[in-house]
Amino acid sequence: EGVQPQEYVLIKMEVVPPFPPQLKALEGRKVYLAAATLRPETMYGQTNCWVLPDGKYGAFEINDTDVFVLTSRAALNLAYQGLSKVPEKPTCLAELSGNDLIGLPLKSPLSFNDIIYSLPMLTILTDKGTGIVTSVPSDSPDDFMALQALVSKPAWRQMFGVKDEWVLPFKVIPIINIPEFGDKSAEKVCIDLKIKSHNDKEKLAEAKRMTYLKGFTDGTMVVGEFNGRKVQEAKPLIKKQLLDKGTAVLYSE
Ligand code: A2H
Repeated sequence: EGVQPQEYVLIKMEVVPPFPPQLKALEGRKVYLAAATLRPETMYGQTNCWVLPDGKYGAFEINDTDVFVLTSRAALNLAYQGLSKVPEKPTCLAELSGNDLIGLPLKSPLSFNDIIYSLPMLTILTDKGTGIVTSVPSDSPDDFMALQALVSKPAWRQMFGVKDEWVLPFKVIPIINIPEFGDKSAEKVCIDLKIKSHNDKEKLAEAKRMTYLKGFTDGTMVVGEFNGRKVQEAKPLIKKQLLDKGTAVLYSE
């Protein structure tokens, strides 16, 4: 971790009722998987959400209405940032594993898909962000490769109890054009670098470096309210809208 604090936008992905047995204790509440992102302008392209199957999560009381599912580490940080029902003290209503969360149907802000599903990703770090990640395969090489693995390998789906209809049909949604890479930059860079697996850490780091910088400096939105505007201009505007609407909150660590 750096010396500078990292500021994330937490996207509130609402769990659609009725809740499965492992979430029964939360019935009647608004429950959100809280995904930490540095790229709020990409939320149009969400296809799913990622959780770590063996990860430990909890459902924490944020205020009178909202419950956030995230790591206890993130809940403690949030509590010190004014986001807990009891000041500076997280209240956990239910302990959950990542496996408990796989397959949850979610409504996520700005997403063109009405419902997206929570799916397993093995490279999620539990000491970064909330341990919940939203998936944008058009612009994130990590997301593209992880989803590709689930799409192309029925055995991989079976291993985690992932139903076909949670991943298929797989459609990358173009949201940002980068002159050098087109409007599915993550897919293009993964193919160009011949990345074979979501575990190919070095190549994925290179792909991320290439797309992350170019997306910000050279990218143009091709969807949404700021269609045609540069990513640099659209990003703060989209972030502000999400925060103003109450569909996202800020989180630093
Ligand atoms: B980003 P940094 Cl489209 N484990 O959001 C692994 N990855 C995590 C994580 C965790 N615990 N928490 C957040 N992340 C991901 C969108 C996105 C992201 C796009 C393109 C690039 C990108 C959609 N996924 O990040 O290490 C989240 O994915 C590339 C840097 O704090 C978050 O933003 O710099 C990003 O990593 C935060 O990474």
